[in-house]
Amino acid sequence: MIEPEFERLYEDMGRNHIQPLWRAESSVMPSEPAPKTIPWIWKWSQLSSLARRSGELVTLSRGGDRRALGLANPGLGGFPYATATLWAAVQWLNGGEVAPAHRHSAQAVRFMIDGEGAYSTVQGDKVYLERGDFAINPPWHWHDHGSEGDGPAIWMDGLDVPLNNYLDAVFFEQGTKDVQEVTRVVDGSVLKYGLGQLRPAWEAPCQEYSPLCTYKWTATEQALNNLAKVSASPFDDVAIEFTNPHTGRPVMNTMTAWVQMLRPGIHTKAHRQVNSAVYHVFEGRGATIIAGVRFDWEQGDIFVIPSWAYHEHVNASKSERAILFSIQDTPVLVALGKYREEALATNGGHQETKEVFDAERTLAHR
Ligand code: 1HN
Repeated sequence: MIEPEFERLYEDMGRNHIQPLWRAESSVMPSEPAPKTIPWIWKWSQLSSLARRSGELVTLSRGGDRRALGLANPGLGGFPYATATLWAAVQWLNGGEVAPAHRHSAQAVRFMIDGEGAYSTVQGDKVYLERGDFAINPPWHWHDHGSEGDGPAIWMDGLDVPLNNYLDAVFFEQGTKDVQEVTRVVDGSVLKYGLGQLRPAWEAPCQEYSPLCTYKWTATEQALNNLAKVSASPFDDVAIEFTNPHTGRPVMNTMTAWVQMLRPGIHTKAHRQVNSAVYHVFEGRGATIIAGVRFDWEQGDIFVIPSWAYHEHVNASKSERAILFSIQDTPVLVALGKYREEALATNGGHQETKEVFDAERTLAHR
């Protein structure tokens, strides 16, 4: 029972748009992160068929200029956000199509899933993209993409759209021409910076984002195989981060991207971080146990690990590697001094698996 003078006080506060902290402390400041983002998985069987159907029905035009299927985390109230900070999508271009030039203050990365003759032109710099290639699109850089092949080009987009929106930092502009003029040598950024450890001597190092627009799959795969001969992380197995070759830092300010190889038979230990991540299964099959729930995955699937959720990865195959690509918002947390990580200390570093993920059951219990 709340006494009348208190009730009046709180009513008067409410009328004046004031809220007393002592009545809201635990929701304003819980003892540890309580993310709205929930662990989730989108199956490739669904994603690919919906993308294909969109390719048949939806034309690209000014105003609706990207055929990108945004992944809407069911914890985030209907917004097309995969996590509280990250947008993720599967984008589909039919053979011969162009996604017209535009630019925005959101930063983007792309990871090629399939397609021949796919290209992305970023600020006049045209690069061809093949399966496994990773490409970045710095903020406010003009970009158009296309497929010069007969078949579709399919990739995963990762953008900092939710963060950008939350910060009220959104700018967007459409180009006057669909296709930018190519003003540099095709694949020039790969030729210029692609070896990583050497840079043009007369240029100042690029600090804000990586000068290398595209990281070719052949180089990534070689780095994985080389690293596997030397060492691996107990939590992520053979994991590499794409870096700005000039600074050693993540390729962009708000997002980083990893590729990790889970070798046959690997079951990693569990840890958790203050960050959020969206994973794409590039190759193989396995499972990730997130907050005690097992998410079985196979090639093409996309899943989310929210902040501060314990997770561990399993590749049960005796002979086949599994490869995961991920985007993570870690650079934001690190830059703001909010990053933490912690290994699971109990049960030999492994979680107890309480259940296997079931989408309907998960939603029914919310
Ligand atoms: C965008 O410009 C692309 O350029 C992809 O391919 C996804 C999601 C939200 C806003 C802009 C692209 C996007 C996007």
